[in-house]
Amino acid sequence: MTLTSGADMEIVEYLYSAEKEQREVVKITDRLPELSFEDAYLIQEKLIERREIDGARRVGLKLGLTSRAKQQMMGVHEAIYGFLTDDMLGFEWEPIDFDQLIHPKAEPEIAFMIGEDLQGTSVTAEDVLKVTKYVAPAIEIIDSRYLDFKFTLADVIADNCSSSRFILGSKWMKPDSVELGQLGMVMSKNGIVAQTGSSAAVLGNPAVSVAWAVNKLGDAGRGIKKGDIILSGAISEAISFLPGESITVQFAELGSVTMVCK
Ligand code: OOG
Repeated sequence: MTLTSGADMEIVEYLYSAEKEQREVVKITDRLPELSFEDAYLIQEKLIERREIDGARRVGLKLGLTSRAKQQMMGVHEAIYGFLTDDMLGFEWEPIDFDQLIHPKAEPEIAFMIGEDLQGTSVTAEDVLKVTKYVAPAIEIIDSRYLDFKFTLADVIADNCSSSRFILGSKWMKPDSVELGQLGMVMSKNGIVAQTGSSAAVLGNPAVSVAWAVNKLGDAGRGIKKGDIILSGAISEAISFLPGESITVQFAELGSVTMVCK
């Protein structure tokens, strides 16, 4: 199926206004059951361009469905990617405003800060590590625009992979100073352990996940850039939170990051 340019822009406005007005909407494949992944990425690109018209700037990438558990849950064999924009960046010291979100969930992630441009179609985890200046603990807040967080793969790709906010920890480390593929992780809500895991859950090593995204972009003649921040994918299941609650993700070696919701 090829989307007409009128139809793709209509979907862009549908998803963008849902986010702006904090409304859940019916998933788009209810109307377009044949929506291809290719067309879904096209909608995602136009959605980001729409945000750019309103002043947002691309600052990097996010990966999704990088753990086998999440892939099995969705019945898929591949990860997905979306873009991060500057207006998604949150800070540990600034509470996230629940009223600006729909039904947010927090995910534990490892962020990569990229120090050199990288493009290609056979990029390896080693290539990624060579251009990675730092890694840091991160919390991604996902906030699917779809009713009850229920969607198909094409839906979630079009919705920029549910991305909403991200918060980076203050301790940034050289990637070769930690065992990136074996970092134990504990995610707590209000001081009580909610999820545990290991960075190994992300395709064996989060650098593998970043390499996958670079190759995917490479297929489209694009790459990652110096200064990009890349969220390599959730290490465990996402957890929901409410106003007044806080989430902390603590990694072995890499330190911690905390998010507070108001
Ligand atoms: C899709 C995005 C999941 C991850 O890291 O797996 C994601 C979703 O579950 O809403 O960001």
